[in-house]
Amino acid sequence: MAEVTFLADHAFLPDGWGQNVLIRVDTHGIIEAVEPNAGNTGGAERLRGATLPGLPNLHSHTFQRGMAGLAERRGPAHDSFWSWREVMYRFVRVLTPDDVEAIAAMAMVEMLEGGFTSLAEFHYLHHAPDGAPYANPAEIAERIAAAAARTGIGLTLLPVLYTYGGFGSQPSGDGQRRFLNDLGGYFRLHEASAKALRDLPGSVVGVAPHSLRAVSPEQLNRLVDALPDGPIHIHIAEQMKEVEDCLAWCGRRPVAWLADNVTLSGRWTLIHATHMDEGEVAAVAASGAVAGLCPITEANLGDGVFEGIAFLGHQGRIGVGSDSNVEITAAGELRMLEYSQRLRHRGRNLLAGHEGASTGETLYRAALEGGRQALAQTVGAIAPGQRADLVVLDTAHPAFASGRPVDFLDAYVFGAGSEAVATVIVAGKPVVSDGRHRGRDPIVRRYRETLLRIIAS
Ligand code: NGQ
Ligand code: ZN
Repeated sequence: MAEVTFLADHAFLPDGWGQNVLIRVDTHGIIEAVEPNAGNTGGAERLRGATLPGLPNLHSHTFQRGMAGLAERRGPAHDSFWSWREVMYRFVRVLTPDDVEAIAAMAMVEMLEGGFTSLAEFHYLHHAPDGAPYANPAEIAERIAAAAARTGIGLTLLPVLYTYGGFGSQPSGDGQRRFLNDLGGYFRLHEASAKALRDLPGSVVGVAPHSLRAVSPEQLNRLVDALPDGPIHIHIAEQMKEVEDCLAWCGRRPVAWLADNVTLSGRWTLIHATHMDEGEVAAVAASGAVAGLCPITEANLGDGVFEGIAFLGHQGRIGVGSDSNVEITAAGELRMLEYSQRLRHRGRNLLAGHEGASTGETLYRAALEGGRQALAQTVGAIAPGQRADLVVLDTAHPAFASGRPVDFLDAYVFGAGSEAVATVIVAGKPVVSDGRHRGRDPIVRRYRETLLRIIAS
């Protein structure tokens, strides 16, 4: 890549909105210099509208994009997270590696168009449909890396350890066959996954015990000791049944058990962490771990409402993820996060922190910082040394009619959403223009063919 210089009408900088901001990007896609109120702008590429640091998407299972809209029909008994999971297991049964790649590419296109510039993929679909390992343990991990390379999204790949079917090392079920590894298998997968990312600039490999349901305490400790680098993500306390089963198993709630049994730190991201009592909220916030919130999926699955006010009150770190990818929108995740609090507490601007603060800006900033930490990538700010991941909003959208930068993030989060996303740049390279990913058409075509074949089978 050649060096490139952008000139942003408005840019969201670490200390607030700047005007006429020159952003110089080096040949590796890293920001070299940022200069507000620039005078000499010769040769710079103009970014009209409002330029944000792109938001990291800290939790996704891209294959689940293929089920969007296919699990919303009422079943024979009470529909819940657990009945949805059975539908998901049936979907998983038929996916080939080619299918996974086609669906992942589609989801990544939509992420970029929806304002996400990087992604932590929580990847647990490892084996053939009958559960037999592929000759290459990273067969499917390579497909995810290929989709990231093709679409241009920044990837943190989290190969998942999944061994058991429930608390107390219960046997796994048939629907989980494609996910399973023992620790030895996991270490081989992890190594092969790291190799699969070798040619993907800026990518990161992390560690992901699926949940306290799927790994044993011994495995969890050996995993953390044996792999001292990279972020660690775990699903936790998403459903009340999970809390009840954990209490029955060990007498402690999931988050409390985890806080007692591992050293929580900035390396950790706790996905969902929906059901926490006051002590758990305080412990996670104090640890520096990120709460990885997936508000649209949590609403879709009927999980419950995150302890947002208390957690932010303790200066807890948050980020957002698109998880099941039923709808893919960065602004929409932040909106749902705030709206769930409003519905529950019957108030407004509940996560803004202090009088006069913008809710959209507060949440966007928090999700940049939490996202950067969760992905362990050098992203999330328009500042020297950071990767040039930029989302340019079209301020000609009616939601921005006030024209005042102080309103821009509220207009984006609450007014316009993804409709305002005009240009998206990853590592200095434009991947979305006029709201459309540059490689969209063939990816959509292949996605449609894939879905039709899956539905016919
Ligand atoms: C997953 N998804 O791994 O895809 C989970 C469901 C489970 C969400 N939790 C399966 N949203 O947790 O057992
Ligand atoms: Zn998940």
